[in-house]
Amino acid sequence: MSSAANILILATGGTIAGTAGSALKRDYRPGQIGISTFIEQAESLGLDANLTGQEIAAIGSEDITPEIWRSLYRACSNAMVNEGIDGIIITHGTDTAEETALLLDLTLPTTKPVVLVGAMRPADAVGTDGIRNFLNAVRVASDPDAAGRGVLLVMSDRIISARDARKAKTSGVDAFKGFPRDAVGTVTPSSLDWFGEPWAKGRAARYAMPTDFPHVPILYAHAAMDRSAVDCLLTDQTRGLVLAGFGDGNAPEAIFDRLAELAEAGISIVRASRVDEGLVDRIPLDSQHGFVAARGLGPAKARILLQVLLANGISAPEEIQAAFDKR
Ligand code: DAS
Repeated sequence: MSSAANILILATGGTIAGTAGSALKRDYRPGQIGISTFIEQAESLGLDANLTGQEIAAIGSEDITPEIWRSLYRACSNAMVNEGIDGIIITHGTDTAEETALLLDLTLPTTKPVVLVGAMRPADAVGTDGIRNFLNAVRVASDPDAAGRGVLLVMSDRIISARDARKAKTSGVDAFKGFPRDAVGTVTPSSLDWFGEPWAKGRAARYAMPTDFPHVPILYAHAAMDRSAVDCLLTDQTRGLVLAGFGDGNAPEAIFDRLAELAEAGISIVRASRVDEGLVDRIPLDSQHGFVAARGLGPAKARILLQVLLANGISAPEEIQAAFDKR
């Protein structure tokens, strides 16, 4: 009997399955290459794992939808209870990989490794990073020790946890970084090194996957803004709002006044930062108005966490704050 791990690949598209069309012209299309082609290519490199593929979508991840998230969640949940599967890889576009990773991290148990992987260069581009990232992901997903680290993202030989992962560059194979914690391990097709022990061993799913994602817009702070910038984002369905604020989650006084009115009306307000690095700490205004500090989460991921909390019936500011404080 083979001791090679059985890995399920859930394909969603992105640049890792994309084509450049030409080495010299810009004719990029995401999600063009079927998962079977990818698996064949990986196997021809002598991989020590059994790969099976399932196509969930073939999109650029800018087009990800709640339906695709739910399909991914269902496929992962089924794989978690299937004894014939040891680990799961999700091929994903890099643009929203951090959001999908966090959503699955919040809603799946840590029973088996779940690894997102993408690429910055299309599969037929000169010096593509896709196949290397993919082989690296196979190595991580084959290691039972990966499971106790929640959902992971593998890019450019680094392993970053879902909570920390951020796309920080528009181009370049090293587009991702971890914040507040940097990489939790390094991986190459022939080596795997973890930095420290698993922190989430045997963790049950923390929240249910939302059946409906509540309306939670992101308000991007800019100079000389007035309250109309807030009001144009609101609908009758708005349940929460994430501020992508200046510095440590700051905003003009008129904006905070408007957000205080919304909080009073029962809309959950989370203060994140438009700045790439740094924690957003609690300030007196938070307890005064029931605002929440996003801590280490950037606006896009703060939005995902808030949506999950609201969909799970958690709307008290202290409870929301506790979830943002938790690692
Ligand atoms: N097209 C983008 C996406 O699918 C880019 C990428 O994958 O790198 O997210």
